[in-house]
Amino acid sequence: GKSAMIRAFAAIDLPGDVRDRLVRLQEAMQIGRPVPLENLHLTLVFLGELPEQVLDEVHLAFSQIRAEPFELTLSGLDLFGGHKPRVLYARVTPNPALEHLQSRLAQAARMAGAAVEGGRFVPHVTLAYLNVARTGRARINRAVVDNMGFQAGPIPVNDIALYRSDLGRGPARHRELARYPLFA
Ligand code: 2AM
Repeated sequence: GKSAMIRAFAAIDLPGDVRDRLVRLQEAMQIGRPVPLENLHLTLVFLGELPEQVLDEVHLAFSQIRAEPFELTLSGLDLFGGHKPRVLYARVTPNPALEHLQSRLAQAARMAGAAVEGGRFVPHVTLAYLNVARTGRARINRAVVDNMGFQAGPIPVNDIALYRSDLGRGPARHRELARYPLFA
């Protein structure tokens, strides 16, 4: 029969103290539908829905990547979606090590048979989905977003993780499938 599809992605897990601060920021801003604490992460590669066999190949490819630990810094907030902003996120300061790791993961995933989109990687930590009509909350004030001087880090990145994401009612449920250490 047809094998079940698994929705999966690779991401950097954020330290608990940083996630706590991001939740307090969400609470202070009161905009949109906040990403729950346990789902706050920095997505590296969204793998989409893929058969278990392909996911196994992706896992094998990821486990063969050798990369050194690095640090990342979150600095300020921003919006995706132009005039109709849809996502509020924390920005990541420009980071060659992060970009290099991301491109290697994306390439490894493609080689393993995953359909990974080739668009530009904009590293970010999604904080809230801004579906104003559904949440009934106040309009997004761009000045408030621009002036929110959130800073976190440098955050050490010593590993990355592969997650499955199960959609249903309410927030997605993310479960760690594998973790890949970075080492010098
Ligand atoms: P983001 O919201 O941080 O941008 C798990 O679903 C993760 O994969 C989400 O946190 C989301 O990252 C990313 N993701 C989900 N759907 C996606 C899509 N269609 N294209 C790219 N990334 C996606």
